[in-house]
Amino acid sequence: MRTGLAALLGAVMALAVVPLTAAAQEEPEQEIIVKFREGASRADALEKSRTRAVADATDGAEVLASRDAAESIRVLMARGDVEYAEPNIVLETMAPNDPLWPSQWHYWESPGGIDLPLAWGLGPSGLGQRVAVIDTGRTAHPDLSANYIGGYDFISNAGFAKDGNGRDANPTDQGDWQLAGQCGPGVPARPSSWHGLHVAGTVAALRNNATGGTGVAPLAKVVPVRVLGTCGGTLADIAAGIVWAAGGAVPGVPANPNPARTLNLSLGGPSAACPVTLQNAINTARNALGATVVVAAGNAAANASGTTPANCVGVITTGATDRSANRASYSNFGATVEICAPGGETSPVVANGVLSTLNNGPTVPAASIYKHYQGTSMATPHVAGVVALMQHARVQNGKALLTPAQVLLHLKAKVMPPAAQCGKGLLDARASVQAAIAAP
Ligand SMILES: [Ca+2]
Ligand SMILES: [Ca+2]
Ligand SMILES: [Ca+2]
Repeated sequence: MRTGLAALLGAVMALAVVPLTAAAQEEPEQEIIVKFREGASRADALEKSRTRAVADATDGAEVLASRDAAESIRVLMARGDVEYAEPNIVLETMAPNDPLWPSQWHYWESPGGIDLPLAWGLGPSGLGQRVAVIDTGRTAHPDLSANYIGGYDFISNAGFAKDGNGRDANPTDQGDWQLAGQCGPGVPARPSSWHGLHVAGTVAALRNNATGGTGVAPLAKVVPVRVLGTCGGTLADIAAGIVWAAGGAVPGVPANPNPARTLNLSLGGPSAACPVTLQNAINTARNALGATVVVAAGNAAANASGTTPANCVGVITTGATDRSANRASYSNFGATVEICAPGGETSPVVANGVLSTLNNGPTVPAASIYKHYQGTSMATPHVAGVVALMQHARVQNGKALLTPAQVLLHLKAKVMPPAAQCGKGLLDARASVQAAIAAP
């Protein structure tokens, strides 16, 4: 265990003192670490403290065993020839108490997970970081609502928006259900997706609240920017959402009091090139405002060069992996993909999808639930959450926030075969945070 004790005492890690041996009809022995001063009466100390030598320790100290560790430590510490004596406590990576954590394989399982507990063990939680989820909007959920902050509704088309108006200050997801034929001839009916809720939960669902699952950066805030409604969202609205989310000016809209340094766009559509409107918005967010823009590669099992914003310049295009750390069957791929992250595959095994917060209302919201979804939409918030952890780690270590270019440089991944065309490979949260901390 290389991490500091302060981090280990936090919400993620816990420590436990356990009996190391268990002799019959006697108190089990417990271990103590003791450091004697120069010239100490070591034999006398062992006798008086009723301890026996077990092993050498670091720092010139040694490990002793006692059947009453507390009393032995008291006796040792009272001696002038002892520098310190403390219990040799057992530290372990302990899972958060969220009951769905065991099902969130995408965070911890090998080889398909992102080594999230080890990243948390380095200190960061996302505290103080805001991630804009540019998606279907905000939906209340007991495992997420406390982490929502601000937001805006950028959907201009009242029919798409279902709230009876155009842009307004209320980012609530009204449901994106479609009637048969509503979004084009032959397009079938579809229930509400609550897509933004699922994505936001992967970024920052509440951890260690004995409820549901957790997000990647559970102390970060999510700024819900509503751009997707029934039938999707327009380029103009998505571009406005990008600029506003990062703190830029959008005509007719009040300034964002909660600008985000990380933007998550789990959305896309076919386009042979990145539209000028979108590229300009990304440039503003990235170059003028310092926001890292993470976008989904797309789910067409094709080269991501034909999907936008995946094919825009200056974004972190994210492909999806399955539970076995292979590129997911549906994921786009290719040279514009910077990295891959778990997007899961719900077929044939539903549990191999990404588990996050959802609502079960077929039209308007009903009960808060959790559900497995698959997609590059699910992979993207893993990256956005890790970016928030990286930035928080910078703050914790007294260093400047990373620029978008530095974020990409220091995002680390487990290498995948070149044939996967998955960029750097499978996101490695621990190595990314480590790199962020080490960078000048
Ligand atoms: Ca509206
Ligand atoms: Ca939780
Ligand atoms: Ca790219």
